[in-house]
Amino acid sequence: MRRRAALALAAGLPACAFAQAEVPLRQQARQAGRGFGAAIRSEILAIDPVYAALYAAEAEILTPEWEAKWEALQPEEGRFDHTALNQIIAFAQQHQQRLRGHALIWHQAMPPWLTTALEEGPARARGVLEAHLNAVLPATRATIRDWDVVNEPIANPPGSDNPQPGNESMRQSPWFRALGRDYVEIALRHARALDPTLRLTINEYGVEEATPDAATKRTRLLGLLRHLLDRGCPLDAVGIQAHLQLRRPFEAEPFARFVAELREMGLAVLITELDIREADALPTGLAARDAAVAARAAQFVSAAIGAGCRTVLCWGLSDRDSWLAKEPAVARADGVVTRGLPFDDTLRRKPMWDALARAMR
Ligand code: 9MR
Repeated sequence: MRRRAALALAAGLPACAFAQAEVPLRQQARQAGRGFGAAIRSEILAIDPVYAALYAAEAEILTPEWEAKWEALQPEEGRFDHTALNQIIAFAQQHQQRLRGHALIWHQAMPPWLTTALEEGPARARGVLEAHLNAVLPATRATIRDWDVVNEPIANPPGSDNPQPGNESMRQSPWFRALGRDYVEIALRHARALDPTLRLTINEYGVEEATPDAATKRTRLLGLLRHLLDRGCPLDAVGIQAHLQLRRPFEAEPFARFVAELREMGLAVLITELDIREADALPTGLAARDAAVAARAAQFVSAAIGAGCRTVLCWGLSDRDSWLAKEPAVARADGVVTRGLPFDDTLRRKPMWDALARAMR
């Protein structure tokens, strides 16, 4: 490293030019007082040691991509299974990494018994909600200090046809159908009662871009948050997922204003699931594709950091197993694997990695 710094100086470059190019994102972010992390799956730890080592080097924060969801933790009523989650917790401890819990209350990754229970009336719904938190939060108290308590509560435009005021903004999820908008408050209050110093987060997507739908969703989310805070409901942070798409425009200004509004409400704001879906028509050649992804990452993360976000997590590190490649609803019809994460499928750094490093510094 010292020799490279000397070479850099000799070449008239700042000494950090070579050195920084090698320093993992984890360290570069930390040196700037920020946190970088990524979602991880427990299978990677078991079958892909090279990729696991990359997580250890590059990520200061890990989010279990599936292992802390309801279907993983309580597959049958009253039977809790922390096996997969504990593998990630052990890895994080071994590598001095922090964990984000994801997600206590969500309308996906629900086991069939839960879907049935939520149809059995509000008392039953509240009972299973509280029982889940009663079991999970004390068990993870020592290792997970930040949980997505409620994930994706807001309806995508045009929204619901429910005429009750306040409710047109809410996603018509099984939780909403069982308990109305109050399910969010019930979950947050119960989490706070169980663990007074846990950071309570609401996590949402589709609020980042410069589209009319995103603007509507931002307004709806702000409305829900104001309602909660006005009622004295505990809440510490908002997670902005940031599953960005190149076919949609992004502009720093409306997004930065939104982050500023959240912060004025006293909430921390973090980027929780960043990845970038490529355009429908791809430019020719990997270099052009990677440059487009990197440019969007730079623009977005700079705006987020500039607006006061201190934590950025990607939804995975490498294109090797990104949901952008695996999930039929988002994978490309032409079979091309999108290059929306900082490392390619052979775990080589891409221009998006440099873009993240620069924006976080
Ligand atoms: O990437 C996750 C995928 O592997 C799972 O099958 C899916 C359902 O559990 O969830 C995906 O992660 C989602 C996250 O939990 C919430 N925000 C959107 C993510 C992508 O769908």
